[in-house]
Amino acid sequence: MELEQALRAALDRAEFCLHYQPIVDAATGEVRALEALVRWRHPQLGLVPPGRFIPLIEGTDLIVPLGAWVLREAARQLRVWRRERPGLRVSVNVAPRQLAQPGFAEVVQAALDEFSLDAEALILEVTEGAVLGQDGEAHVSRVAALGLPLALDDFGTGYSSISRLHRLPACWLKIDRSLIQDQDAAAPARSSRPIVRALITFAHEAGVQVVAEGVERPEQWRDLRGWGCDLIQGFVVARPAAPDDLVWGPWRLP
Ligand code: G
Ligand code: G
Ligand code: MN
Ligand code: NA
Repeated sequence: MELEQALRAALDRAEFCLHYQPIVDAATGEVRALEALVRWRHPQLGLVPPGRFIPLIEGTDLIVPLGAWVLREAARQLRVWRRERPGLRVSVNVAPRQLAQPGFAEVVQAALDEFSLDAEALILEVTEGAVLGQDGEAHVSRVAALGLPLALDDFGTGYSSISRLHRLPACWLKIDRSLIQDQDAAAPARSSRPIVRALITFAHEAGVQVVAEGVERPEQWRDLRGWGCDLIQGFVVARPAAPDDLVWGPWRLP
């Protein structure tokens, strides 16, 4: 496969880089964590966003070495940031195939050890798809048993079953941006507000913190804060940016 070869070569040539998007405390606007989002610095095409190549390589074994690079690079960067910001964390997206690799937990542990980070430093974002089924649950449990924090990503898009939530050892529930954006649907019957509020209540009863993704407008932030949502991520705060271009806040609700 041509693309696969190109990506393999790109990995050898170190053409990937990570951008980061702040995840802030909904009440105080302070940065608590950053989500690492991979980009491909293509010699001809320029900066290629993950949506253009991740879905393709998630189906191949190439996601394993790329995923390992992402984990190590995120750990390296976090080590640098932690000199100034002790409690800061970085969340990393993990593909189902990566999670299913027998040596996955060791790869995470090696990245943490190399940069003297505690087990809580990196949060592993997994989608519902990755944890569906017996195997998925077993993989997730294995990783969680080692004390590595998990976030359920894109919650509300797949075959989300709220009844499974209490069985998953997640520290974060990330409500998908489609649900956040439907909060202000014109017709009340089409609004996702009751669902978002219920998810927050439910997650809290299960001891899980809630991250709202794709928050674009101050009114959405204000509502979410009023409902007790813990963390906010989205353009209302900041777009993903290279480490040198990051703005650190704190952000205030206008
Ligand atoms: O930035 P953009 O909207 O193009 O991101 C598309 C998708 O790529 C997102 O769903 C995000 O989770 C995924 N993604 C970004 N970085 C990584 C990564 O390092 N590994 C994996 N597996 N997925 C990633
Ligand atoms: O699936 P995942 O949550 O990992 O994907 C994150 C993606 O969502 C990133 O590509 C990021 O650029 C994008 N994103 C982040 N905040 C917003 C937002 O407020 N609005 C929209 N439309 N996309 C966002
Ligand atoms: Mn994510
Ligand atoms: Na997401």
